[in-house]
Amino acid sequence: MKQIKMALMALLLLPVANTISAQTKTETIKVSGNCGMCAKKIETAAKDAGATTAVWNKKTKELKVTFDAATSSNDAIQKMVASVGYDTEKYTADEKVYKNLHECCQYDNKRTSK
Ligand SMILES: [Cu+2]
Repeated sequence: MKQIKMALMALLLLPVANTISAQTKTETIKVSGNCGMCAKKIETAAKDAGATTAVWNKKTKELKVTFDAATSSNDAIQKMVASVGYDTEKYTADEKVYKNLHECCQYDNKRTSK
């Protein structure tokens, strides 16, 4: 009887432990950009969207973010980053916002040719 109780307890506690550890997520998102100025803007936008840490690598164009799944999401972060002018995997920045980026930050040649 005691063993059954123990087994039941373990079954009940397992999902709880899983949800707690799943709260904090670390994900990598591809974000277009050029320079250190871009990095600052991208990272600030990610943090505004709820990321606890955000580091954008200008060589690999990868944004590494950590966030609490209860208060933020990969999607929300991508939306916020796109809203300040930088294309992400899922969202394209608004043309107007993009054109207002600093000259050195205009990462897409096709867009500036207009
Ligand atoms: Cu830049």
